Amino acid sequence: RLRATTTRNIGIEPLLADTVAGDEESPRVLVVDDDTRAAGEVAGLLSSYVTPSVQPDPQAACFQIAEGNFDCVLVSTGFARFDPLRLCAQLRSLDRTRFVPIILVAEKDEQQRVTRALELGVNDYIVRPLDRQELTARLRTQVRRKRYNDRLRANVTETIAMAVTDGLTGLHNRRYLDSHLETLVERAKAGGRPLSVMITDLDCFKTVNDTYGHDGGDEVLREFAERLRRNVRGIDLACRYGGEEFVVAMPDTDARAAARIGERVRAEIEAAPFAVGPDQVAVRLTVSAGIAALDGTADTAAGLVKRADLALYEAKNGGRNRVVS
Ligand code: GH3
Ligand code: MG
Ligand code: MG
Ligand code: MG
Repeated sequence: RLRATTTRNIGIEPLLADTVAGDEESPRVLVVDDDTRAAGEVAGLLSSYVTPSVQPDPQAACFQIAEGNFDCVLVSTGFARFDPLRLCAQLRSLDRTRFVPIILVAEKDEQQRVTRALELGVNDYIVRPLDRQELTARLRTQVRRKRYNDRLRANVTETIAMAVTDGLTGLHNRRYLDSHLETLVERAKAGGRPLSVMITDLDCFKTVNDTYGHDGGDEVLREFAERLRRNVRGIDLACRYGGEEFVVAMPDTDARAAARIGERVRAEIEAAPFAVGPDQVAVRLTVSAGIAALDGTADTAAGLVKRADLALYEAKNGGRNRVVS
């Protein structure tokens, strides 16, 4: 359990949890060789560990590997009319095959070719005549490493997703907006395109919590987020900015277009009550919104949000249930 001990010390143990569990699952292995007899020999030597698929055509192999989640590919150097290193290079260059482990099955006296293959990113090699135990051991090591890396990658992806997602509503969180709005601003400036930011804040939301409890309030926030999401486009960046405040960054949208969207949201909230609590009581709410549009090359993400917030403040001061831009 060396792994568990060392990772605990540096605090990433959750990322590595369950790395061993899937190792028992039958490995998916592909032998790429146009010599049926040679491929059969490899398959035979591995039979106590795995039943590999065999693919005689290198181009078909590339597609097959891109489609199937192989744990390792054994590439023979014995092709008559094809350079096996081309296949290795191709596998390393495509997104969908980049991480598949490759073992080169070489003839003896092919040291130069083996070296080039290793430079191309082949993970390991074995030289004929093949030894059953050596071949199995090398394959097993690659399979284990592949599965370990798969899990690590999946866990990292999930951890990152969680770090930029608001747990209550599933929208992006403020951290994500903060890290991306500057990019959207730069992109809009560079392309001479408009960009608008809208901040919404539910009116008198405290009374929802006071009347229906915090869970009732949460229910409203989830439903509001859903309505907001339905009213913006896929390229718009909608996030829960905090509490009952939401921010939407809208690329290619000027202040007038953004105001129309804000007005649509406002009208929908006013018109359709929220169903709250176990009895799904119809609760009427309103929302206020402030909008700011990108203004000149000196404008910044922080400046945009600040002006949207000032507009929101005006909307509140003006009596709530309104959009100010
Ligand atoms: P107004 O915006 O119209 O000025 O009034 P308000 O009542 O909405 O004002 P305020 O922004 O001060 O109140 C927001 C409330 O939102 C206070 C807080 O208890 C509640 N709140 C913040 N985050 C959450 C949450 O995650 N869940 C729930 N249920 N309530 C939250
Ligand atoms: Mg409020
Ligand atoms: Mg508020
Ligand atoms: Mg505020």
